[in-house]
Amino acid sequence: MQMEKLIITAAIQGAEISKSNFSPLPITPEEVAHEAYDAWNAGAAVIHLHVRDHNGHPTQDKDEFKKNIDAITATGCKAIIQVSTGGAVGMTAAERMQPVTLKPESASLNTGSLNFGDGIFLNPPDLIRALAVSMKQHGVKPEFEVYEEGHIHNALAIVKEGLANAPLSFQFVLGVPGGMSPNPKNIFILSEAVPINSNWGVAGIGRYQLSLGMISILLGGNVRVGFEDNIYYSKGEPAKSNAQLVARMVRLSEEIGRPIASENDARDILGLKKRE
Ligand code: KMH
Ligand code: ZN
Repeated sequence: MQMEKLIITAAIQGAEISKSNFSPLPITPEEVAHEAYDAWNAGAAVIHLHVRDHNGHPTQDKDEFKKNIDAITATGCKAIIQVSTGGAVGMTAAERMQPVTLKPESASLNTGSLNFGDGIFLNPPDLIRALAVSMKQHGVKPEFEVYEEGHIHNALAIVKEGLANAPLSFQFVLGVPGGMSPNPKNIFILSEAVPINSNWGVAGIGRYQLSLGMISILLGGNVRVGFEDNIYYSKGEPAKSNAQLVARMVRLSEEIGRPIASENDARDILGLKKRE
């Protein structure tokens, strides 16, 4: 069986880890740009982007996003930029909406609420709809972030309202305390619950980034790696860079005969327009 090329997303920073706890975390636009370029060069077609303010705190400020995106572009990195609209736990809806107005190619769209570690990650129906409307207005492709099966049904309600079009993209985030567990059987449950011909991938949290990513590769899904979800290369060994985590997925996928999608392959697969 010929499998679709593998789309690797690098979630290079996230919003829940601090530089003081993990020094390789990219914070400044220069650090973010460098890390994004290296991850793309290693084989990532998509960069899932969060940004920080000058104090290193997560922000959804439009101007900060612009600075980071411009810095990434200036390196020659041609990856699809996917801005986060999840932001950090506790951010308001208005804060989270901002980066969509920059018209990036893609944005995350979290389609349900859950306890998120010690906090609550609120994604009520009115916020999901408002984000979907804004993405449609600005020509931004949503990637539905789902943490349990019910979130797929919420995403499909948005599709039914005409706010998102096929081919649909889903990211199954498994292992957040409060979300679906990182048990491999959940990949089967979720991938069978999305409409046929949807694109889906797996973001395993912590040590499950590797094992669930490998299972996803074998099943024909995509994979997300990076510091947002996991900061270790192996048990007790911190990762040196996002590129190191990307490169391992490239090796594993190529070893079983599944080629890696370039950013333009990924644009074809995801239904995005090609860029120069
Ligand atoms: N920081 C998490 C609470 C996203 O980027 O869309 C949410 C998150 C999801 O990171
Ligand atoms: Zn994120």
